[in-house]
Amino acid sequence: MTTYNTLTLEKNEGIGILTINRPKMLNALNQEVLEELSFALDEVETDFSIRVLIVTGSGTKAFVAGADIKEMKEKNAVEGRIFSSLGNAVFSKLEQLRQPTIAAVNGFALGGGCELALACDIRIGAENAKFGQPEVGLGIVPGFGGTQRLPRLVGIGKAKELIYTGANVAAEEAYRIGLLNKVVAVEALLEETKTMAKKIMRNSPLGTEGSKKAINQGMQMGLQQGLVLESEIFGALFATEDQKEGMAAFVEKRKAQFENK
Ligand code: CO8
Repeated sequence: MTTYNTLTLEKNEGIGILTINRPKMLNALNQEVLEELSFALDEVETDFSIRVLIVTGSGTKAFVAGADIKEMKEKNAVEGRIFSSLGNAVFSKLEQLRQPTIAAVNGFALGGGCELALACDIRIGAENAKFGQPEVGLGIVPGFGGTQRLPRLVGIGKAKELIYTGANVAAEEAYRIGLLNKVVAVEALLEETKTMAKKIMRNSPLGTEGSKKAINQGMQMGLQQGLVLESEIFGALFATEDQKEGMAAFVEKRKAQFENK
């Protein structure tokens, strides 16, 4: 386990669990959290023992209640832009991480907290999860990717409604609009998230990594360019041991043993 000032990174049986740890401030994201998140993500990216990363918040009340309003309050325009750029750089690093990522959303995921969850590949929410982008009520706009990733996930109309009203969305509604992949009991959140992680880990790491790259990069392209990218990634995997093993195991009617190479 690596302990930072504002977060922890546990590693166990192939699963990394990154926990934002400022419970008294409902895990609000200040400059230090963002900087440490960046270091921790570098650590995950280069650690071949980690196959899936879970991102969560400490305690049961909040995943992350947003960017730290007390720290942001006195910023001027330049400092505001720099803070937003830092958040966007770190969340893009998370989005592009080699490994699949799952947000385990315990309680409030507001503002930067909702945006942190949006930068993960999959979101599992406890029944007490609450999402929202309350920035317009603070005289700003979502600044860590909310205006871009939310409409891509839930559609432009729903994203505009959520951002313009600043209203909170409870777990079941978040599931209905595609913001959550699954809703589970509060006490089962981490176990259920690990179960999903283990399902992913049964498959080839290079297959999941390639799929993630094709989906993420493909979403930035037109369909025909995206299909070319998919064929390139598909073809490149035929030069890997994982493809040989995966197909041999099918033909030999046994379980594949993938080695990430
Ligand atoms: N920032 C700083 N402190 C916070 C935050 C936050 N986002 N959220 C909670 N806290 C603190 C509270 O101030 C309080 O501290 P203290 O006891 O010292 O006053 C402590 O956490 C506990 O919170 P509450 O007493 O308020 O707990 P409640 O149960 O009454 O309410 C809520 C919980 C509803 C979650 C409430 O705390 C709340 O509304 N929080 C703010 C939510 C919010 O507006 N989030 C969006 C922030 S803006 C943002 O995220 C923009 C991202 C992009 C930034 C771009 C930069 C340019």
